[in-house]
Amino acid sequence: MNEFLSISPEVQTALNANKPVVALESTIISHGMPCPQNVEMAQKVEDVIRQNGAVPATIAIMDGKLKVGLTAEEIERLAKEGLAAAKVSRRDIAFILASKKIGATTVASTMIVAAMAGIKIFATGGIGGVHRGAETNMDISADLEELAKTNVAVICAGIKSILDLGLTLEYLETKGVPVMGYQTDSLPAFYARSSQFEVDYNMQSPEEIATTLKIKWDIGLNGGAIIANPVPEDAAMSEAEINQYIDQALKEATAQNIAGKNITPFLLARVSELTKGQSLKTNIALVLNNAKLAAQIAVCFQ
Ligand code: PSU
Ligand code: MN
Repeated sequence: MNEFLSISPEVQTALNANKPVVALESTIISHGMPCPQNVEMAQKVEDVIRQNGAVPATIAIMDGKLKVGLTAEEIERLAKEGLAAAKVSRRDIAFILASKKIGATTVASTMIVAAMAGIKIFATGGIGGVHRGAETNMDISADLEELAKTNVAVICAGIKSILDLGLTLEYLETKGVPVMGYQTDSLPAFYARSSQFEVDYNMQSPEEIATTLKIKWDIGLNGGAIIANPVPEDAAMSEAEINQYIDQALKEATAQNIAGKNITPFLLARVSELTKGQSLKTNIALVLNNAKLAAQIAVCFQ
């Protein structure tokens, strides 16, 4: 085990006993939601995972360590740090360890650390993807490259329409990453339950997903998988409604020259303002829903 990996006693005990563990990212806490909703969300997500029979392992970088399984105090520390924490993707990990800064892990870096710890199932809200206009701005999230090579399954609410859904699916196909819908043929679009695109496979149960993942890795097909779980009906927003706000936020981002790692947090915050908080409520509901499914898959995966 590498000297930078620091696994909490609870998570280590579960891993040693081959009990189900679900990894959680931390950029969603620091950059994805405002304080104090982010602390509440992070703690509720852990509760949901426990209620469904698995042990939660929130991942972040603190004090020069890759931490797997944050304490409540550490979650609060990160939540309060907010945008002052570094948003850490693959390229940033070594620098944040060396400088002992506080780093919030994205989907890409959470997958890396989860794999180091031996955790295969990871729940989040949304993944990064191919941004609209990628044919000129080249903005393609490192999350997709990580999904191409790291053996961790990511349970999310599909692909957010701040991204180009069609291009993201094409990229994933090229890289051999399966996109499994949970009880849906249509690719969920994060705030909305469906989109004009189709998933690769409509999976009916956590067992079916766990079995497929096991076979994939047992036969040596390296790389991740996406399990796209539609947001619960009572929290969903209509595609037309949300798209109008997303279009406006994208225009503002262009006008203000916001790009690179700042674009996703900017768009999430702006869409939340424009929807008067509705999108934040939707975001929290879908994360909890994903945590539940992830725990169920982790239980079947044992
Ligand atoms: N989508 C969300 N909330 C988030 C993110 C994405 O709805 O918090 C975060 C995740 O950590 C994801 C990252 O890995 O943004 C992607 O950022 P980028 O597009 O800069 O790669
Ligand atoms: Mn990007």
